[in-house]
Amino acid sequence: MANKAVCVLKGTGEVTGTVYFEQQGEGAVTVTGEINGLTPGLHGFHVHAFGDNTNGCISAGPHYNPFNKTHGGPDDENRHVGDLGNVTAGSDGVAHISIVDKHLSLTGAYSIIGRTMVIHEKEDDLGKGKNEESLKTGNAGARLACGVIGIAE
Ligand SMILES: [Cu+2]
Ligand SMILES: [Zn+2]
Repeated sequence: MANKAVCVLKGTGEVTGTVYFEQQGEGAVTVTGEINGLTPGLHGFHVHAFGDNTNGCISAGPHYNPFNKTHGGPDDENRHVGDLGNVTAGSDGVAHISIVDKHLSLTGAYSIIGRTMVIHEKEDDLGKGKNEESLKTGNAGARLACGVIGIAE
C-alpha cells in the first residue's frame, strides 16, 4: 500500500501551490504538483523542520536535517533530508513539480509528515556558493509560500 501526503502552500503574496507526495513501502518518494505566481526561473524548494506556521513561513525553522549534515543539492550524498533543490517556473509563473527523492520518507522516525514545505524567492545554490550561508540555506532568500505536509487519503 502507498502512503500519501499533501501540502497546500500559501504566503503573504501571490504565490500558491499544491504538492502531492507518494511512497510505496520504504521506497523513494514521488513529489508532484504545481506552484503558481512565481517569477520565471529557479526557486529553492525544501522541507523545513517544523510544522509551525504561527509566524508565517519563518516559524517552520531551518531545513529538515535530522542527520546534522550541511546543505546540498538533491543528488548530493551530503545534504539535508529536506533539500529538494530547485523548481523552475516558466514564463507563465508556473512551476510543474516532478521529483523522485530517496532521502524523503512518509513513514518511520524521519517522516516529513507534520513538517513544512517552503518555496523560496531565489535559486538555491545547492551548497556551492562558497560562503557560510550556502552551506545552511543555499542562499535561496525569502520564503514566498509554505504549508504543512499532511496525511492524504
Ligand atoms: Cu527552504
Ligand atoms: Zn538544506
